[in-house]
Amino acid sequence: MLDADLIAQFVTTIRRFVDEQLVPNEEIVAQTDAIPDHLLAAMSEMGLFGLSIPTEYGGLGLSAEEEMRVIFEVGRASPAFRSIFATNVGIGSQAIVIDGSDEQKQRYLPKLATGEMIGSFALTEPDVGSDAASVKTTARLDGDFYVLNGTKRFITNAPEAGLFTVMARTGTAEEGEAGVTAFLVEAGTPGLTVGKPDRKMGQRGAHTADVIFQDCRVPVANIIGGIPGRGFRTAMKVLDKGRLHIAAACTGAAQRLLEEAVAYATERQQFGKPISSFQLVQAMLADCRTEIFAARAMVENAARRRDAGEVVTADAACCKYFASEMVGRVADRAVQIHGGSGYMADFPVERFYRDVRLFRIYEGTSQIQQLVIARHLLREAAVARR
Ligand code: COS
Repeated sequence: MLDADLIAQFVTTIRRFVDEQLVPNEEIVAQTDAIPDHLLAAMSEMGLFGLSIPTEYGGLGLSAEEEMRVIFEVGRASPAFRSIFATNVGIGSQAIVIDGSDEQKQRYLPKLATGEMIGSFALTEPDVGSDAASVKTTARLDGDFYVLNGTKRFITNAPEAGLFTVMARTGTAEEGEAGVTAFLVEAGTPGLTVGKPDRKMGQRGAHTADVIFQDCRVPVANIIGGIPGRGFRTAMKVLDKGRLHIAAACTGAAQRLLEEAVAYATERQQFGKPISSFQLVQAMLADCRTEIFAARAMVENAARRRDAGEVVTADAACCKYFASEMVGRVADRAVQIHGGSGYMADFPVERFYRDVRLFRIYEGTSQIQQLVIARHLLREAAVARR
């Protein structure tokens, strides 16, 4: 946790960086499918890769609430800029931060904090998506090693990653989630290969790929926290935080889309007036503003309560569900306000419209968030009835 002035200054610096460095380079990233090296260096310099990593390991040690304030800002630029450091802040480092041993923390967190090493989270498989407990990648014990076999799919930052958190089955299929173990596997380990980058609807500059394990030998010491069978719970705890982070990214993207819509509506003339003077356009702008405010308030509240030690699983799911659906509606209105121009690649709203579609799918679909929310609700109601 930083002091209030310091965090306010940091957020202002990030906002300026987004406006002056990231937004002007969005089109280059979209065309080249890569983030320019000088921007990666600047992001590392500013500490973005280590936002959530404790200070003793070289990170900024931000609280969840502080991290979300930064992500509201970064989210205003193309999602690809956030994606390259977000796995280090979230799903690619948090398993170590939350459940890792001291030795694992010391070995990996300093490199993740600077971005020298990119972390990646390998849970999803060709046949395992929403049903995360049914992981099929196997890990068979052989002396001091586990031998991993299986394929992971759609793995964010796999082509760049130096370290994978891999959920693999050390137990039987019948054991369900209790048979899943989280391993740390370094890129370059024999038997680990990364497939070609996937071709996606949007988010060019952010890469996903298959990660394939063929008799990949991983030391027993690389089990996160040292105890087998805890991998599913570790993954769920990581995703609780990840879902808040995605909700903050959605809120930032929605804010940007609204800024674009306001700028266009103010400039574009029809019937002899700017279209912003028409109440039907104003209604769309007002709906965007209202929903962004709601998402931001939800994320801030849930993050603050997580920082205070509360388990916020259901509320993180509420945030992710609401904010990702909300940014879809905002993107749709922003395109609508732009009219024909909104469908053209010359305007950022066209790219954002495609980019934000992913938010309703990854780190748990909207339907999985609904399920998590409803389960918690019904469980609490049952406890209250006793
Ligand atoms: N924190 C800590 N523990 C958790 C947890 C969390 N957020 N969520 C679940 N657990 C624990 C449960 O408490 C349960 O243990 P007990 O039986 O001791 O209570 C155990 O883990 C199994 O949980 P559950 O029974 O809820 O597991 P399910 O197989 O029913 O799956 C869902 C739950 C569907 C919510 C889970 O599989 C999920 O989130 N799926 C989506 C995965 C996803 O987001 N994929 C995106 C790709 S990763 S970027």
